[in-house]
Amino acid sequence: MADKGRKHHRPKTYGDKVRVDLRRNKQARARQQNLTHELLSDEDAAEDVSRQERVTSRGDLFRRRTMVGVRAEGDQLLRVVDESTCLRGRVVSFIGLHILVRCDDSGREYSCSVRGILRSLARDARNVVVTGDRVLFRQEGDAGQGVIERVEPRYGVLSRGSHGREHILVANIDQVLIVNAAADPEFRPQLVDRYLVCAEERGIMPIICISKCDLVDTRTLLPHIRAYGRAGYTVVLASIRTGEGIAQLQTLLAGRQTAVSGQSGVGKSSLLNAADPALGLATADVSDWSHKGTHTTRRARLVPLTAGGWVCDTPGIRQFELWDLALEEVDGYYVEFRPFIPWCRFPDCSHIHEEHCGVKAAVAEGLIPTIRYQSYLRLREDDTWAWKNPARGQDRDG
Ligand SMILES: Nc1nc2c(ncn2[C@@H]2O[C@H](COP(=O)(O)OP(=O)(O)OP(=O)(O)O)[C@@H](O)[C@H]2O)c(=O)[nH]1
Ligand SMILES: [Mg+2]
Ligand SMILES: [Zn+2]
Repeated sequence: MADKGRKHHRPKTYGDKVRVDLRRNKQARARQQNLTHELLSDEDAAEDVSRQERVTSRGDLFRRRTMVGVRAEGDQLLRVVDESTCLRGRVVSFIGLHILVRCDDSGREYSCSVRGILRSLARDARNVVVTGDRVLFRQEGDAGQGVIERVEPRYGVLSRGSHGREHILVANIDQVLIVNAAADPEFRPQLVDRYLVCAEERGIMPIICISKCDLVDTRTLLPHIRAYGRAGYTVVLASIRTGEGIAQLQTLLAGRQTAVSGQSGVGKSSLLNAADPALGLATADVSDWSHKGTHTTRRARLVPLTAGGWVCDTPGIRQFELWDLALEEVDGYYVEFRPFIPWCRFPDCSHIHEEHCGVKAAVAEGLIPTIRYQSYLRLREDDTWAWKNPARGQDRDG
C-alpha cells in the first residue's frame, strides 16, 4: 500500500549487470568528463561502454547504459565495491556540501563527498545520501576526508513532500518519539494522531511522550492516555523539572535508533539532555521559545547515546509529514479500527456516513474510544493537511 503512486521503475537486472537510464546533464560538460574519468578508473573499467541514446516522450535525453559491478536490491542499485579497502560508517549530518560520516570502528568523523557514479545509480537525485544512511567510504589523506562509495539499503525512512517529490529527512530509524507538551504549547492530541498515522504508514514504531507534565494535573490527560494505551502504544509522561519519566525514556532509547519529533518548544532537546546529559543539545530559553518562528534545533543531526543507539533531534513539526498518503487509506493507520473494518458493508467505507459500518458500530459499543474516532473524522475533513501527493495538488512546503 505504501508503495502506491511511486513513479520510479525498477531497474532490470541480469546477475551483476544492471541497465540504467542516465539523464543527460545539459549544463554540465564537466560532469560528463567526470563520468568519463570514472569509467576509466580501475574499478569502473569493467563497465560496458556501449550505450544508446533515446528521447523520452517528455523530450528528455537519456543515455542507456549497462553497468557491470552493480546489483539491484529492492528499489536501490548497489555498487559492488572492494569492501576491504573501505570503512563503514553512518551519515550523521550535512554541513554545506560536506557529509559528516562517523566511522563505526574508530568513532572518528570524516567529511565526505559522494562518488559521482552514485548519483547516476540513484532513482532520485535528491536522496542520494541522507542523514542516517549506512555507508561504505574510502579514506582520502589524513585530514579526516573521505569519499562515499556505497549507500546500503535503507529501512525506517522519514520523509516529507517538497514540490511534489519525496525528501528523505532521516533513514534507518527503529522508532519515533512523538513529543507533545501537556501545556505550553497546549496539548494537541490531533497532532499526536497525525504523527501516529505517519509512523504506522512507514512501519516505524511510535512512542508517545507527553512532556512538561509538571505544568498540569495529569489526571486531565487520562482519557487520551487510556485511548493510546488501548491501541497498544507506549505513553511516557515526562518532566525535566520533576524528573518524571526520564528513566523510562532512557530505557526506551538505549541501543535503538530514534527520531524525535514534535512541535517547536515542546521540549524535545531538553528531554534528550535529561536522558543523556552528555548530549548537551541546545535548548531554548524560557523567554525565548514562545516567540513565533523560533526553532532552536535547526537541522536533523544524529547523535550517539552514551548507553548505545542514536537519536535524531529533528527540528519542529513540519519535518514529519507524509508526502504521498491518500486520505482514503488513513483508516487502516488508526490501528484500533483494523479489526472492525472488515465488518463494514462497503469495501470503500469511509466510516463517516455509511450504514452498516463496523467502525461506527464499534465506537457505539465502546470498543473504539470516541476521542480517537473524532480525531479520525477531523483528519478526514481537514484538507489543508499535507497528505498531498503530486496528483493531489501542490504540497505545503515548510
Ligand atoms: N516546565 C517545563 N518546561 C520545560 C520542560 N521541558 C522543557 N521545558 C522548556 O521548554 C522550552 C523549550 O525546550 P526545548 O528543549 O528547546 O524545545 P524543543 O522541542 O527542542 O524545540 P525546537 O528545538 O525549537 O524544536 C525551554 O524553555 C525548556 O526549558 C518541562 O518538563 N517542564
Ligand atoms: Mg530542540
Ligand atoms: Zn465503515
